[in-house]
Amino acid sequence: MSGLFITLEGPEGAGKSTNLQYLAGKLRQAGREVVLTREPGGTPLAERIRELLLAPNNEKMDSDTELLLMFAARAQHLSTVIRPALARGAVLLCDRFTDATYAYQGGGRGLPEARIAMLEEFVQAGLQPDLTLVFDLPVEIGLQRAVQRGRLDRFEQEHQDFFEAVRQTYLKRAKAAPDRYKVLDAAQPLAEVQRQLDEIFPVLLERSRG
Ligand code: T5A
Repeated sequence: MSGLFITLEGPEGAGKSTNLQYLAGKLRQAGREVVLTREPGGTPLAERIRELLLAPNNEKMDSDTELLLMFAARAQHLSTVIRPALARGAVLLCDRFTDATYAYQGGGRGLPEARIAMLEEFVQAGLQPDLTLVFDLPVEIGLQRAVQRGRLDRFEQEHQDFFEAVRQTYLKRAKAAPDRYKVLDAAQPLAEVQRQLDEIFPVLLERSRG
């Protein structure tokens, strides 16, 4: 595979979607083919699985059901969008990927890391992002932003401890593999967050030369 696989991660309301567009604009200006996508979702079928996962529901979803649905959507996304884009040499910007599974289903729900790692190997067969940008911010700030934006989905209705565990899992993973992860201070005003992205940008350009 010759493309570049970049994932954007972080707790709720961290600014991933906003900054995905910003990065895409800069990469396109520099002449790169850019594919924007997200998880769960990214294909019509995977978007239907996303609806199941995010809709508040009267029947409590079992944590293993949630985990398997995440990976079912991911398998479809990988075969339909991610692998073909990387094979063409595109820069793929993905709003969340498997780090979110470790953070939410592992950290938040408390599922064993080994269970997630087993499914990761099964579905991804070794494929990993080249670079993961972690938009880090205190839980309260992210939730405030999500609340201001409107109706809360099933995850956004979780309690503070859940989101604290999500945040700490991201930070722990970033610390363990500093070559793959870049942590940004997403609590800053948008202009400042984008200044941090501008600093990283030359590295992205260099790596996307193939
Ligand atoms: N999930 C996902 C799992 O549990 N396991 C998995 O394996 C995967 C893949 C997906 C949910 O699924 C879970 C995690 C999630 O709960 P989502 O919609 O992708 O849902 O994720 P959210 O985090 O809910 O998406 P948000 O849209 O809330 O967050 P973003 O994308 O990080 O934030 P964004 O850019 O939409 O910004 C939110 C608001 O804040 C403002 C924006 O204008 C917007 O109004 N904003 C700022 N305001 C002030 N200063 C800044 N620096 C700002 N940056 C953005």
